[in-house]
Amino acid sequence: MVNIESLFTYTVGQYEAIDHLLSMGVGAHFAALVFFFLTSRFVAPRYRTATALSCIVMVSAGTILYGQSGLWETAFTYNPVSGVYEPAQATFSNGFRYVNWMVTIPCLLTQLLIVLNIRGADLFRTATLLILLAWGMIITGYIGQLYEVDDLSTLMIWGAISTVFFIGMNWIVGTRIFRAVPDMPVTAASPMRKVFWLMMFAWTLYPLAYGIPYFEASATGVVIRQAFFTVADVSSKVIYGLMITYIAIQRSAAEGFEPAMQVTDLLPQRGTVAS
Ligand code: RET
Repeated sequence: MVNIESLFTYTVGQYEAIDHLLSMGVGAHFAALVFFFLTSRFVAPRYRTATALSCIVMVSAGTILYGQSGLWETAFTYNPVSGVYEPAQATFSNGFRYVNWMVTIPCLLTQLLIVLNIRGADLFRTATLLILLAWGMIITGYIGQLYEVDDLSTLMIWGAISTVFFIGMNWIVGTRIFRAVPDMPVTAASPMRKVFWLMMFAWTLYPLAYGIPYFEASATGVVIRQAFFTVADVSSKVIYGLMITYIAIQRSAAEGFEPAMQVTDLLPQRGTVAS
């Protein structure tokens, strides 16, 4: 199915802005992958799965963005006569993103529960509930975006149904975070609260991008949409993953895990004399 991206022609500036945003997204995710891989040894085994999940998210999202950037380049060709990029043979689609979220969102939610120290049956129950809500949100959103060119009211109805799942999921995430914060070491509690607000900001950009065909169906709207997607991707996966790993290291240090104590300066440096 066609997305509004394939309906317009783009100035060189608009075309390149989107091309660069998509490539920047690829670079950010693969760079962060190296960071998560290298820092996982500072995280206690108890929390290390959280960092491992970030690695999975980086590979999955980096790969899909690489595909999106290649697709953008084949979906439009430059016309030297008019001086603009025009739709070519391939059809650009944001649908790949939605399918990718089926994998990445469960990883993002589970890593959150792990650093909140939710374990055992509670972890299984809460993760299952959150993942089902997320999948409900994604599937209904995926169906809705198929209508963005032909039928805006159907787009908005599916968007509204998807938002019900979204609100339910955020409600559970918020209650679990704010319930766990009082029992966390102070060094981890403050970044944990910030993670909640980061999620609210970054995750809300996705429905805004979804609604662009309704509010601004034009080449400018497409640039705004791809900018929203990129900011949302880097915030909800890369920055979020960095904060989750930071929290995991702080918790590890507070619980006496030596490599974490070394990087957080809780252990005296070798060779220094305590007075
Ligand atoms: C949709 C459809 C319209 C309504 C809502 C949506 C929410 C999407 C969200 C996506 C989050 C994606 C993440 C990806 C990480 O890899 C499906 C656009 C509410 C919240 C975090």
